[in-house]
Amino acid sequence: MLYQIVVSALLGVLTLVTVTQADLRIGAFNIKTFGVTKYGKENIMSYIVQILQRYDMVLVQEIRDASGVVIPGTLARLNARDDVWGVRYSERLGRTSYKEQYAYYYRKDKLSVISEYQYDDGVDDGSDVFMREPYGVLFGISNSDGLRKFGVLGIHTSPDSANQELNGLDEVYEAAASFWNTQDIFILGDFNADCSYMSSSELERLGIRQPGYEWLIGDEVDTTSSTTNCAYDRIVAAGSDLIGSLEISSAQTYRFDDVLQLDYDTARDVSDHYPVEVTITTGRVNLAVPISSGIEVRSEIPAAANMLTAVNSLTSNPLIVSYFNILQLQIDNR
Ligand SMILES: [Ca+2]
Ligand SMILES: [Ca+2]
Repeated sequence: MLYQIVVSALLGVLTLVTVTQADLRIGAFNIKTFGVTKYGKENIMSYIVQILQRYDMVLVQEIRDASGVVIPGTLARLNARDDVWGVRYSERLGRTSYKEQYAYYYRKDKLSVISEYQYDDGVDDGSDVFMREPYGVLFGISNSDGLRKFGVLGIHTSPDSANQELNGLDEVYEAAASFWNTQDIFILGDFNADCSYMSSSELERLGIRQPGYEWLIGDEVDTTSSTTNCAYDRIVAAGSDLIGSLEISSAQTYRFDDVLQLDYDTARDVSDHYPVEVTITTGRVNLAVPISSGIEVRSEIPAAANMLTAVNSLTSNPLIVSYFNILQLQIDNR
């Protein structure tokens, strides 16, 4: 996204300042039964790689692979096209021989891993809360003039105990926030938070449904590529700096079947879920001209505050020429 600020010098000369925002697209994708069989289907894998390439950081869920081929193999496929990808992933999680793994693929030129976090709810004997305990990563953002870091906590709930598991997520959030020393954390993944697994009254009672948590994918959204209409997959944000950095209107499902023009069966072979996504803006600034100190913003446009911070960070520029007032602020989506 490109912003333009029109400034004028006291002498009446118009000067153009270009502000480029470095956006980060964050996603969560349940790739149904992602194991060696699916991995071996070349056409399906090419679609999966195309979808993952859309993101700067994407949580992949439902990885089912005892052989350990799928996670590094997918990384190699991503890097074949664009050699900047990294991955962090959990152990194989589950109470029985049925196991799944979480993996975060991310662009190393934009993000760095600060630390990982695996929630532990004790012995997996059925008295525990989670079938697949939330697994998270704290990322640092390169070249940001706004948000410097954010955490992600991934969860694929067990459908039959979705209510119990979703009720445990506020405790997981608090533990991770303490461990990472930040409130700015996404909770995301296939919550199974709709249809036969969760009622609207159960949803309203959740700890992570209370003030302070921003649900970016609404209850009315269809996150399934199949004919069902259910809001299973969600992204929830907490922490004022993170929420303030989000482009709320960008939160959506990515309907890869429409975009890639896949027929129904092929789309279902990729997954019965759509990815869910949202964009973080980080307010990086590129100046087209030298600019002086003492900038005032007279615009009431909300986005001006972030930009003013960014512009003022550059006022040590030695090529100071004169005093500017920002008289007008134009926002383009070019
Ligand atoms: Ca457990
Ligand atoms: Ca659907």
